[in-house]
Amino acid sequence: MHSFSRVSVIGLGYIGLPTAAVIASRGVEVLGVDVSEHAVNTINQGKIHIVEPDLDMLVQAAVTTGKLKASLTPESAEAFLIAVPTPFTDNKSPDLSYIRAALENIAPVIAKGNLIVLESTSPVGTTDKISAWLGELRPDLVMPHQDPDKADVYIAHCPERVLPGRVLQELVSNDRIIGGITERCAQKAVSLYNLFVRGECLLTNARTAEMAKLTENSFRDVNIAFANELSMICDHLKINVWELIKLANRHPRVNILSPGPGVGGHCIAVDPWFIVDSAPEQAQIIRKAREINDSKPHYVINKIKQAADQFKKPVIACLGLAFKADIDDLRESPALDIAMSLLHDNVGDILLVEPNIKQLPKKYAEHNAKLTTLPQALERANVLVVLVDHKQFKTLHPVDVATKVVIDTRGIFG
Ligand code: SAJ
Repeated sequence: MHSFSRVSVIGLGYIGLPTAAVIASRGVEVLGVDVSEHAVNTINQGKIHIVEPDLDMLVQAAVTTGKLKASLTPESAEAFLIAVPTPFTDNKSPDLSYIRAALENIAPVIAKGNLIVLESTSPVGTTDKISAWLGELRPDLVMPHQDPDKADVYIAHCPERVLPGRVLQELVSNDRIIGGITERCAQKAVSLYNLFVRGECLLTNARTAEMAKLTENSFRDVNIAFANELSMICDHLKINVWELIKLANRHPRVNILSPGPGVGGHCIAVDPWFIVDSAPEQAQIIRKAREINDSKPHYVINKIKQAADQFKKPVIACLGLAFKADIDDLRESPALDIAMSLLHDNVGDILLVEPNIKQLPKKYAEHNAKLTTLPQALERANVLVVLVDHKQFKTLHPVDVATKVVIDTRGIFG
């Protein structure tokens, strides 16, 4: 028997909502709390406000059985799981205001014996800050940093590590790193995750857990930067980078990732800055990798402009706008940035193809951006730019595009 009958999840976004629904599906009563009235109302109708495979069914079932409820105001629970955004500010230092606000919100309903877990990706030292902040907000309670053995509450960090598009599988199957302010805190958190995690729960301290998450995403960022740098070197040396990578990866200890139009999403392009911010002198490769990946969209834009210059009336088809393959998420997407910049600079007639969305978000209407189908784009374009390797595009054959200038940032034509 598990020891939690009521859990509260603060922040019902891409991580919080699936986590809340999975915990509810294990028979635990879950109260999800969010500042967005729209999110709360949508969830209470058994629907979802984000896109993630199979999440709609899970949320609907959890709401119908009464195990999952959403609210704007927190209530008492045995465990509080904080999954709010941690963006960076204009000067690329972490913005902890959402975490602070979440904590202020739940502080009045926290009781002795409660567990508070931070899931948001956070700079090193944030979980310690939570302990200190909660100590100020609730001076009547003993915090784990004040007295490890007699603390009234348990505080831990368990960074989320799920891949958008595979969230429901990875929530259950991934190993989890659980860092406690104290060993007792970590143990308590393990008992919560044991409710739904089939992977292993690996115990450590809070600072190491925070750094582990930042390290995972920085590792990926640095490796993508290597691939992106290679792609630019290969352009210069007139070598096919895709063939090169395939060949080099036949070495048993080489595994180069794929170049692309840049790095998008809300994690990999953000988290490495948290390391740079906390160790600016030491974090040299990590910083450089960010700069390389951030520069890649500009490089692609220049390539497209050069291609467009060959035509009196350039018609440019942009294939894909999402931040990666087979999802509909346009946020922080280098593909979308590239397309918008072409429209903004009047580079030619721009045809946008994104099979995963029905219409563009309103804010892009001002650029006169319109969606087109793939067949229409193929018929009209003289320049074809592959920005995302969606499955619909991967079926294209080089003969389908033989008459066009092709800029393939994802290597679908190899
Ligand atoms: N990308 C490339 N080349 C590659 C791989 C990715 O250009 O070889 C690009 C993608 O197109 C995309 C960006 O990088 O624009 C990021 O995509 P991704 O699939 O690498 O990662 P995310 O942002 O969807 O999810 C990552 C995951 N982290 C790692 O794989 C280490 C996920 O497990 C984390 O939970 C998530 O960040 C997060 O929330 O932190």
